[in-house]
Amino acid sequence: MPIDATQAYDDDNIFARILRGEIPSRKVYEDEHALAFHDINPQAPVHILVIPKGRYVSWDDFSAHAPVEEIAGFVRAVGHVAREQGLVAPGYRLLANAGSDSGQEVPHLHVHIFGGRGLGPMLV
Ligand code: D5M
Repeated sequence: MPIDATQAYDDDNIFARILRGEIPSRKVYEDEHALAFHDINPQAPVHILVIPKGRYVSWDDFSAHAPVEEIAGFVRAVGHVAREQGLVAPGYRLLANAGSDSGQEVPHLHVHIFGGRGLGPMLV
């Protein structure tokens, strides 16, 4: 079920549990602001999720409420992961679903990094 982006943060969501180390993930990067790991259901040869360490339901929640240091740290981390994966020259796509119409499933902000092949035109 897609989430309601206005809902309160749920500490039992799957990405909160990954952050606490309660369930495993295929980690590719971690720093004080962000954790990055392979998507369990990859849609491209490279499909990585980057999540902030803070408790933010969605992009809307994060952009409105996170301290600027956390926002800057998170943005830096997304770029770092893309570079580390060798995606800068071939190119890549970032995507963040936010709320019900987008189909966001996990109620902890996550940015998808897609790459490793020609991704075609954006459909929406
Ligand atoms: O994307 C949610 C994404 O989260 C979707 O691509 C699957 C992925 N997912 C779900 N559970 C896991 C675990 N346990 N590890 C890694 N990836 C996972 P959305 O934008 O919310 O539709």
